[in-house]
Amino acid sequence: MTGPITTHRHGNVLVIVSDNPPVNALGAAVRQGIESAVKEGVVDDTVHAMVIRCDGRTFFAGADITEFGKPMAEPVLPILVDMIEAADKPIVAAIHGTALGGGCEVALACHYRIAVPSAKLGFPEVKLGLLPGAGGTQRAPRLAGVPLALEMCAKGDPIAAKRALDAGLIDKLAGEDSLEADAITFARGMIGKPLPRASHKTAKPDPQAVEAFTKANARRFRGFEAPEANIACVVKATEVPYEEGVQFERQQFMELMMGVQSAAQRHIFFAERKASKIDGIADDIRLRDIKKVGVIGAGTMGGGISMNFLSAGIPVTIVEMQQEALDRGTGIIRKNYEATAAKGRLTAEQVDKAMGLLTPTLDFDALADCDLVIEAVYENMDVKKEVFTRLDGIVKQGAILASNTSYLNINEIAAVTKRPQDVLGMHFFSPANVMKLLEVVRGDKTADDVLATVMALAKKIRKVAVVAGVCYGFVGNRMLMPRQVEAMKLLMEGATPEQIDKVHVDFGMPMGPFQMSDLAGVDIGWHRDPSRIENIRDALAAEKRWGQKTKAGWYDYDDKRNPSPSPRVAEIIDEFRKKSGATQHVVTDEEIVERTLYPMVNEGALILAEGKAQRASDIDVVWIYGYGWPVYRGGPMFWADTEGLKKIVAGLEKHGFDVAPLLKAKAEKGERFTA
Ligand code: T1G
Repeated sequence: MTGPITTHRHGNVLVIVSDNPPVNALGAAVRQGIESAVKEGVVDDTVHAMVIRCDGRTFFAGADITEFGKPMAEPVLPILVDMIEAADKPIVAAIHGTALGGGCEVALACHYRIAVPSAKLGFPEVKLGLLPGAGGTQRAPRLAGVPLALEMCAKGDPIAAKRALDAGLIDKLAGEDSLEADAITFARGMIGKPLPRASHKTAKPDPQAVEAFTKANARRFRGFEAPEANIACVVKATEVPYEEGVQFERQQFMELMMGVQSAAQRHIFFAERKASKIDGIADDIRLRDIKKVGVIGAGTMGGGISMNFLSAGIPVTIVEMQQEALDRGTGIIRKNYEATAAKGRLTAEQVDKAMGLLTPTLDFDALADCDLVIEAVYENMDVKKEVFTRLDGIVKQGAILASNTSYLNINEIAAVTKRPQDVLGMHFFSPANVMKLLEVVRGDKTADDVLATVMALAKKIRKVAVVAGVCYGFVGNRMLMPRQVEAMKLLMEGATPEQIDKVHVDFGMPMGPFQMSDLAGVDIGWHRDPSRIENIRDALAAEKRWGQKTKAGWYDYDDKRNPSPSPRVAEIIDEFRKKSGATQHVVTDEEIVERTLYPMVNEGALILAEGKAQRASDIDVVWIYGYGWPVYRGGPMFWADTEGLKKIVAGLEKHGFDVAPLLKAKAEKGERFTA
């Protein structure tokens, strides 16, 4: 046999092996190879059992997503899995790594499953806006019951092998280093026994579980189409025979596959992986070793940033000016870890191990032997320059010096050092130990190996890193500004904070501009002079309406931080409307979308044209992982493509915006920003 599938015999057991790097995706050649190998095993009288396993880092990690949207070569996966299950000789799936999606479906179609303890099984299709389309929604509830099937299919997170064993999804755990041998022994033991077929089992209805699950996840599933379809398929499995159930599953699958949401989520799947690639730098460039990290500032950002490295097992030296600030900062780090442990997501040993890697100090010189130093001090250029001047004099040559600035010019900061090639921006998002996005800001003189080192390091600390060029606000905040500016103008012309926020929440954002301002703090960047009132924000800040933290901002807040429209804010807005002389008109929701979201796309086009982002899909990744843009809309640039660039240009021109030349050109040529 040639191609990714090979077979070898162990006496009367035929072992079918897939070797299709990087993740044994079930592409056409793999499916065809498995089909002919199983057929060979079925007709060969000397074969009494079969084992299916994979070489490389994982069992089949699913259908080959790059084949979606193209004509599918035979055998399609649903046919292949039914053929495997129909075989009249025991077939054992031997699982290591992650048996995901179609890979998990192949396993469930086998008569038996054996897995190493470190293996995981899952149905991540819902994260691609899909559902298991090869019998997974029908076999899983028959083997493991409705509650677990709901969780696996509608949430999409993999489960550990041990839990799969306890739930009846797999039959046995193998030795971590003896998977094939254990699988062959197991298969041999099943020869001549009645063959269990998952599709022949019944799935017991559990309406209470369905209702409880749907209720408990209503907020999480808001706006998504796929979770509901997954739930419907699992319920169908309890109502009709397998053959009818897979018909229903297929129909639901095709509807989702043809939909915009799945296209958007698949776009983000590949965009996220592409973002880690740096144009013009070889993948095998030599990276610098990062064994010890320094963090300057133990405030909210400094503490969160440090936790990322501590959790990855990298020692951190954190520096502060005053003991009280240092103690407060390290105290918050421990409290955050203990809170995670209290939720059962960390053990006390893991908390102590992480805290054991932290060295708090008031001594700046303690940073001398760090491989990377990240500055997270007050957002002021003079303060940043002073810090980098000191770092330049103290830290060893070859170390990387990074600033966590959200807006400021990295080139200007680098210029105060004698080693601008070792300087770049690492813009974390608050809370830095939670938010996945990291904007890696490439300075004009940043060395290739410095950039590549930080991009690779980002993966180690579980961040999604995106390269951004030096400009005010980099990618994310730069696109946020026109939105905020327009939101304020719309207030002057007749809209209310509630109306504007509702449009954004209905669009799928976690919150609107005004709710976001209340969360971050209305007083951020405020000049702190209550007598100087130049705009609405000054007026709010002067009245200590600083947002959720003072239980009053653009909204009033109750003890549970639930927002309610504020009559006082309505008064203030009215006063400024009168002062501004702005023409009042009835502001529609459509106008709010055109004037707050379209300008973001326009700014994205400017960023691309200036080369401040490598590709449009990077911009989408920034907004998905940094600002909560709904993943089922694929990010601002993908969304613009689905809206139609001509419509975006027309909307911008209608409201008097200067349309970015790149956007105009693409609209005229009928081109898209994203593939
Ligand atoms: N198809 C095609 N390419 C894939 C792929 C897949 N399923 N999975 C990964 N890749 C590529 C990926 O783009 C990257 O490429 C490289 O492999 C390494 O991936 C009918 C319809 C397995 C946990 O959703 O979650 O089955 O960037 O960087 O961090 O019911 O990949 O190097 O060029 O992510 O170690 C369901 C998707 C499909 C699993 C490994 N399966 N993959 O993570 O590596 S739908 C999934 C993952 C389906 C059926 C339905 C992860 C991973 P490149 P990586 P990793």
